[in-house]
Amino acid sequence: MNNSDTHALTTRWQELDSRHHLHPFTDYKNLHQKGSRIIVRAEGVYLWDSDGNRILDGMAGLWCVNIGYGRKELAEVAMEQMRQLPYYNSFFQTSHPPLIELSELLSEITQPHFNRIFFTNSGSEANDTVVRMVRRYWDLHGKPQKQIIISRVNAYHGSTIAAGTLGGMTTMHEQSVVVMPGVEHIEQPYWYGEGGDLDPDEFGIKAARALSERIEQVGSDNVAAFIAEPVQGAGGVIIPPKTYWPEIKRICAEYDILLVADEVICGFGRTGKWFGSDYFELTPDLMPVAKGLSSGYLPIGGVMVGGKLADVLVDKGGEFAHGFTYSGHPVCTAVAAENIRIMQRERIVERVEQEVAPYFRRKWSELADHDLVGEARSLGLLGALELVKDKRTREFFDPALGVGNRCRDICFDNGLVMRAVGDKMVVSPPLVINHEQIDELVEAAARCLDLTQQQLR
Ligand code: PXG
Repeated sequence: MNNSDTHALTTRWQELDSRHHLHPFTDYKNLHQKGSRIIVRAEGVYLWDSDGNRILDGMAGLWCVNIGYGRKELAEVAMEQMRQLPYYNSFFQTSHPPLIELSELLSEITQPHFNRIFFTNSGSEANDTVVRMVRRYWDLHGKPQKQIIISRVNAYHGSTIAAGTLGGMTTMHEQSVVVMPGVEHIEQPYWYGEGGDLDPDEFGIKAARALSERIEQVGSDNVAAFIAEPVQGAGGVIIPPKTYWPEIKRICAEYDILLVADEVICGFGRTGKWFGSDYFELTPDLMPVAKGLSSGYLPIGGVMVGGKLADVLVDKGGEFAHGFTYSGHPVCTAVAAENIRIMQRERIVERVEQEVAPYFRRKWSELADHDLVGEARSLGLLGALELVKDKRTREFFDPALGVGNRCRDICFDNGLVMRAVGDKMVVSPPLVINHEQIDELVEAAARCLDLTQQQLR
């Protein structure tokens, strides 16, 4: 096809997309005017759009394509499983080999107390399952009044009613007619934006103590669990000060509150350990997972259930009345298992920890020299830039200027996917990104920051 044919096809797809499709988290009028970008192909860390532009995917899709695009082994495993057994359920005392093999693999790569998984199709469903499980656990444990789940402002736990309520995104709460009762939100450990005059360590303790304060307010006899992402992803890569997690751990133990680490983004190597909980030395009772579990090749999620809950659910629970038609789908579990085996064979997590993340950290931190950048932080292969009006005083831009979104659009037009969360620019590239590609990512980011600054003048 020549260029004008390709372009005509793009325009046609854009028209149809805007006429027939309601996108997630999208302002429809605004998209209708611009037209969506149509992605047609991907390989390694790169995407190609329908006009033939190559784009470095700094977001690994939506924080999920951990082993990178184009791994033929995953396609082959999926095809073979489709032929062998495309579907069967796990409801009525049946099971199948890929589900069993994946369950065993997961118990191998998680901490020793995690020996069981409940399968879902997404992170949202995993968090709905968390709500069911923690409340069921306390019920069976003779403390049915322990119902409240404490979460954090600016957390993201998914988009169903339960997961959306657990999350701390106010726009989502405002748009829900029904918000699930029994959920409380405390402050987030966001030092750059909310730390004021405290140093990071003092602020970490203060943010953690918000948990004990809230537990005291509502009564520890009423609190079932605390849920949090080890590093908040969608909230803008909020990396807690090092004092935060030890204090949270202490508080959960003191008040007998279950700890739920939402590993949907941090799991499967993102931090340089298999799980964010390993990085921060947490021993959570439950870990919802999704995304990197299959590197996004097929939809699958689940909840890793620690012995404390699993023993009660198994021994005292009777029937657990919960599940999805596609819980542990044969093709999804087969692909997820192969994804994990590839990560093990190629030592992808170890390479992130020892080589890739240290290099990324060094390069990413150089962006802090840019006029627009108040802070360039990273952990593992998660990075964020705080775009600010005045870096000396930590003064933010007027949100109405939409600086983050401007920068994101400029990035896209210049061959880089970088996501904007307000005026925070975030990246979460595939874990297989190499040093040259990191250079390319950081150079493109610097160029796009320049262009953003020019546009603002
Ligand atoms: N927990 C966490 C920590 C997440 O990041 C979910 C749960 C929900 O997973 P599902 O599979 O139901 O989407 C997520 C999802 C963004 C963005 O733009 C982030 C997510 C999803 C979509 C967009 O940052 N995270």
